[in-house]
Parts: sequence; C-alpha cells; structure tokens
Amino acid sequence: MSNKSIVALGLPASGKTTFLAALWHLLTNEKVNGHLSLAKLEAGEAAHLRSIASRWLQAKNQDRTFHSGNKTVKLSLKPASGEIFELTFPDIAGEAFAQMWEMRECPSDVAEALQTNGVLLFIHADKIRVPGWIADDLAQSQDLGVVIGGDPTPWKPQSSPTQVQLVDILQCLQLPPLYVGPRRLAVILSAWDKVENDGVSPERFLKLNLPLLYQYLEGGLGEGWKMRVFGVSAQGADYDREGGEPNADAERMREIEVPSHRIRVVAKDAESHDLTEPVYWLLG
Ligand SMILES: Nc1nc2c(ncn2[C@@H]2O[C@H](COP(=O)(O)OP(=O)(O)O)[C@@H](O)[C@H]2O)c(=O)[nH]1
Ligand SMILES: [Mg+2]
Repeated sequence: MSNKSIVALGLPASGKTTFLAALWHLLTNEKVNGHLSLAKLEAGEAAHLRSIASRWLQAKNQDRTFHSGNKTVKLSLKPASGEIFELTFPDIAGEAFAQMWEMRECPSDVAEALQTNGVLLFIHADKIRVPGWIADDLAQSQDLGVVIGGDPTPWKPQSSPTQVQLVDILQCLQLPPLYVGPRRLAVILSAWDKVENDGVSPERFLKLNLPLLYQYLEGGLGEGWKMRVFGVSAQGADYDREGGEPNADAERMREIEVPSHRIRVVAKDAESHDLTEPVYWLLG
C-alpha cells in the first residue's frame, strides 16, 4: 500500500477541523458516492475523528484545535479505480500558521507536515479581514461623529489583511526550508453557505474579495504549480455555539435525513456533496 500526504493550511478559524469532521462522517456513512471511499474503518487518531464528527452530526461548533494540540490523522482510502493508499492529514491549529507570518517561526512538526505536494488552503469566506483605507476610516468616523485623537494604535502583524498574510505564507512554501518543488493547491473557500447568495463562482469570489491573493495565485506561484478554487460548505449553515442557545439554522441541518447532504462542494462547473473531491484532485 502506498502512502500519500496532504496538509491543511489556514489561519485560525478558517474551517479546517470542520472539514475533517464532515469528511470523516461522509467516509464512514457511505450515503454519497464520492471520488474516494474508506478502505478500512480504523484510522490513526480515530478517537479525535469520532469526537469531531460527533459534534458535527449534532450541529455543534468544533472546539478550538489549539486546546487539544495538533493531531495527525491517517486514513486508508480507495479511489473509484486504483490502489488503496494511506493518507496522512494533519489537523494543525491555525495559530501555527499565523505564527509563520507574525514571528517568522514555524514549529518543526509543522514544517515537516508542510513537506508535501498537496496543500488545502482554507479561507473562511465570511471572515475575511479586508484592507482599510485611512481616508475611508476617517470619513466613517466623521459621519459617526466619533472624535479622532489620542495616541495612534501601534501596528501589529495580526491586524494585517487576510490576503497579505496568506500570500506571505505561500511565499514561504516556495523557499527553503519549506520548498519541495511545485505543488498542487486547492483553495477552499469555507462557509460558502454564508456568501453564495451573491451568485458568483468561487473563483470570481476570490478575484473580487482577495485580489492580491488572486493575482499571486495566477502569476506568483512557480513553474509547475497547479491551483483550483472550491466553495465548500462543510456544515450547510451556522451550527450551535458552545454554551449558546440552539439556533434555527442548526435545527434545520439536524432535520436533514441524510446528514452528508448538509455538505456542499461547489467547483467551477459542478456542485456535489462529495467532500473528497478537492482531496482527490490534490493527489493528481
Ligand atoms: N456557516 C458555516 N460555518 C462554518 C462552516 N465551516 C466552518 N464554519 C465555522 O467556522 C468556524 C471555524 O471553523 P473550524 O473548523 O473550527 O476552523 P479551524 O480553526 O480552521 O479548525 C467555526 O465557528 C465553524 O462553525 C460552514 O460550512 N458553514
Ligand atoms: Mg481547528
């Protein structure tokens, strides 16, 4: 059996754990014909997978990965035609990637996980920190009658726009010690349910909302890189918050007879419930 690996990269709260939870539910319930299926029921970190998939099934938000440490999941998968292989898929806390931008540092286990050709880049489509213009901020404060004065707020790396942080992290992937040659990059616009009413394709959404990143993906990746954009709703809608009241959207999701049907994957020309599609594409 061959071994393949991919890595899920994304800033904190970009949808990585939810994706993995929904993927595990989909693979263990076999209600959707996907590009990949589970070859063996056991998995490395099965307890972690069971626990996140159980929260997913109950339509509850995931606990922050930060509190439980990084988990490296191993799955035995079978493509519709072809050999069974073992897939290594680390569930790394987004803080490790934020740290790459903020401190120019990367823990060695994360650096090791990044030595792979398949990268899922997660971006929460509804939580994009956009660049601000000083003139706009000033005009807005004046409109609101807020007086500007006092000491200026010092700049912090984490207040940078999402696209600036992601372009820098992608640049790091093209330099030693993280350089491994050309890679496949699946951009996952997570929580697609929150933005899809705008009626634009995932690729166009990226172009309109993260133009610097889009241009970098088009022209800045080295020779041989391949990139594809997916709009992914791994939950279908907002889930219940920890300690909060049950919400109507989560209730609607719990009522769907086949839970895997909450999942929606929107690619260029097609839509499906098959969350294995971006993973399969990464494996080329
Ligand atoms: N509405 C909606 N929210 C989502 C979806 N996927 C993730 N989220 C929310 O986005 C937040 C961050 O998700 P999480 O998987 O914990 O991100 P991680 O920190 O990258 O592992 C959580 O509040 C999730 O409930 C989705 O498909 N739809
Ligand atoms: Mg997480």
